[in-house]
Amino acid sequence: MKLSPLQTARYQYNPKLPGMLRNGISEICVKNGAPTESVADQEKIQALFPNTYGKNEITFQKGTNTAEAKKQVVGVILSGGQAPGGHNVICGLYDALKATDKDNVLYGFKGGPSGLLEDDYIIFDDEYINAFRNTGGFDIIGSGRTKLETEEQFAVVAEVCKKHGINAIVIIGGDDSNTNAAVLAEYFAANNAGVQVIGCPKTIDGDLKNEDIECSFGFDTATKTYSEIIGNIERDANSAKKYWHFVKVMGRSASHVALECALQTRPNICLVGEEVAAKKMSMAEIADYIADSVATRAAKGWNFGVAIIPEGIVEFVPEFSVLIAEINELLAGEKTEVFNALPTWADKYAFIENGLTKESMAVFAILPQSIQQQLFLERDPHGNVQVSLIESEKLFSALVAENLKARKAAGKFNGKFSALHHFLGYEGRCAFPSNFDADYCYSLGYNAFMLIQYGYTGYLSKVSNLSKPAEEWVAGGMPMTKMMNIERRHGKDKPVIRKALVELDGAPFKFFAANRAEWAENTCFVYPGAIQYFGPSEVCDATTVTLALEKGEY
Ligand code: FBP
Repeated sequence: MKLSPLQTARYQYNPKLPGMLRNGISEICVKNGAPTESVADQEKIQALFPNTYGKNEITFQKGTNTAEAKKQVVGVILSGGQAPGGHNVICGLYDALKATDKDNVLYGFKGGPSGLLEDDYIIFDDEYINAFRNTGGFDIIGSGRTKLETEEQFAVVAEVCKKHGINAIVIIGGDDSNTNAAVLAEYFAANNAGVQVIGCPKTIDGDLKNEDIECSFGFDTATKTYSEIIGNIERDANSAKKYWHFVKVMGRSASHVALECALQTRPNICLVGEEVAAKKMSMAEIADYIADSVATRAAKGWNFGVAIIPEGIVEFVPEFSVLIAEINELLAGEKTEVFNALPTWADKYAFIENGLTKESMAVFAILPQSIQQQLFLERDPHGNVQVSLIESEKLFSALVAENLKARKAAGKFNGKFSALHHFLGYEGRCAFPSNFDADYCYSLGYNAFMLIQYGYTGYLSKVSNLSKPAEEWVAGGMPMTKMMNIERRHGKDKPVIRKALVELDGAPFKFFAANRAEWAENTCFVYPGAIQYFGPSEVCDATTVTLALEKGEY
């Protein structure tokens, strides 16, 4: 395979470990922390996780390794959407495992959780691993979204582990995957299966975090990649001075990615879903808010701008989420076939009009026809509208255009509004990991092995103090049940890891809120440029603005 010069150079990069893990495996011991409680619903979670609930947080420190010496056979899977750095988690895990004993074995199950169920695997060796060091993507073993959640599936996994003599599984995933990892850990513990389960916090969305897990991996690289592109778009807008760019960025639910990109690039507008929900903003109010910026800038002769729209926004607009719920109901079961059999859009429209409440129909009626049709095209496996496929960047620019038309008719706007649309998602998920993600991920994997060696199960690999140089990072483990609460899923109460949404009283949002009026009226664009891998540390090792603000270091 022909390699790019950067890929060749990245193979040589030595990821930085936290200082406390640098002394060699024989010099790492455990420091016990306090027992933990779940974030809410403590009694219910404790009852559901009698074997893994309430365990102590732990950190590692320099000292004699007292772990039991035994052969380690470990399995690893990548689960869910790609995130830069996943390869390095596996490399760190492999290096720690082999540094302990070269007879230890690492199985990589292919294609996500389904690889475990189908016993589809490779056994890693140096040659294979070395081809993936410090690279983006999940192609080392592939990923998938199969959910590991039923007792039948757990029994199959137990059989697969028994067959290969696997004593621990590392699940690299987001909130759903780690929820399932926690349930699997409890199942193994309850059945004395002799298999530990360790999770690693992954997702570009940045919504798997708490006071211990300061960020999920991939968020740093993905937001820097998007911010580079948004900065370039801003510079083009400021050069040509004739377009408003509506840029949708990934983030299935929470708006962390949009907010971080806004903090890095200072666009004119950035919507934050969590704020829209808190203020119960309607579609019309949001359009009016954006149109205000367009009109104010137009009055200064600036018929250009940049607006960032988070992918998950529509679900946060109360009237839109009601509309979605009604559409899901309208097409439940066999009704989809009836709908699909209607010959023309006019027939379908009449069917919709007949089925929706007056309020939802009013929302539906103002949507551009392309968006109306999107709502009825794509369904997920549960038959629900896939909101992530809705082109919300086009939706909001169309609503803004309508709003400006009305302002023009009333003599309140005489500028120009020409919109261009972008969606930044997949282009950030497999980028070469930034130095931060390369180091963080390698450390997470290395640390996951330490947790395995010391016999922990139901723990997330935790590396914290991340805004400081890697030397000062703190490695340890956090019981996964600490992040859990009970939520209603598919009509049932379920224990799940609580998704970390943008906190409106958190420092990142507060900084944004304090500055956005200025950014909306004036041109305050910042052009971050491309991720740098080689050069001064302040350029190459900087973390996200979100993390810096959260740590009071911005
Ligand atoms: P994870 O939560 O699994 O990391 O995935 C997040 C994400 O990248 C979202 O930002 C996006 O909405 C979604 O995956 C897209 O999923 P898919 O890869 O299945 O199209």
